[in-house]
Amino acid sequence: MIGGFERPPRRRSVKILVVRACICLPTYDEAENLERMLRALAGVIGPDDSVLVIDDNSPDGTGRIAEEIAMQLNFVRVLHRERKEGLGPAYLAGFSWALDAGAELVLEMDCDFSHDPADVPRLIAAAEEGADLVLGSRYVPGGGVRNWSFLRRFISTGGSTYARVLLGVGIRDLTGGFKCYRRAVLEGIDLGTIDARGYAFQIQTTYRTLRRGFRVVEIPITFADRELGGSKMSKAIVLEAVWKVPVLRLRRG
Ligand SMILES: Nc1nc2c(ncn2[C@@H]2O[C@H](COP(=O)(O)OP(=O)(O)OP(=O)(O)O)[C@@H](O)[C@H]2O)c(=O)[nH]1
Ligand SMILES: [Mg+2]
Repeated sequence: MIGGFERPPRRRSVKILVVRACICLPTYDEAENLERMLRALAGVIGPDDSVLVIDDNSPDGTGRIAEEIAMQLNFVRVLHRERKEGLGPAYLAGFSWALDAGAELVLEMDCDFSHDPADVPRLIAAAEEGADLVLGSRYVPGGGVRNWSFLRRFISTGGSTYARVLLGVGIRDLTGGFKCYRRAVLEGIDLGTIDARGYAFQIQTTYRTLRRGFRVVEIPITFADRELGGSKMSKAIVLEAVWKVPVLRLRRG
């Protein structure tokens, strides 16, 4: 341009979030637990790690609390979904967000303190040492469960044994939800066709990971029953796992 000048391109102030590990934290009515959980995670995650709260429009206002805390803690992001559809769809939405954000590791974790935030660095370390999928496991030596009734223990150990035998795999804890995936796993297990919603979601994701030849490692954790808030476990969730496991075997995942 002669005799004039061009305006320099306007700088956009976009805050770039660098994500190494993204912890997906699904919530439904966790108002009593969320803030304490996020503050506990603040003490154990690294500077490039983030936490994604995935809230399904909780009637108790958990989504609003998440937004308030996200204003104070810059590693927190919030994904709001319109309605409760179960853990599976909530996690799938979270995985897709985490992959888009560039996360190298993606974790699953409950918000009710059944999973100890202090164990997060051990899960991440096992992935960094070479595991493609790390499972926080109650049923390997050194692992366990605290404060559970006999019935809950029976359902949980029975469910894992049932799935292990029917699927013909060696994993001891197939229904746990404290997991750390390497990015390549989530890109390699065809998330778009995962259809399980409850415990079956944990079984389906781990089974597919094994079927695709990835390395799955179990590390011991102690699982504690929740102290605050109510359980979302239901008969439907248990029944889905019962009928879905043979289907997974027939479909090979
Ligand atoms: N976004 C979302 N989160 C959910 C849904 N169902 C459960 N959650 C969350 O997932 C985590 C695990 O749920 P829990 O209620 O503890 O269910 P559970 O661990 O299977 O059952 P318990 O062992 O009895 O506690 C918690 O953080 C819940 O708030 C859901 O449909 N959508
Ligand atoms: Mg729980």
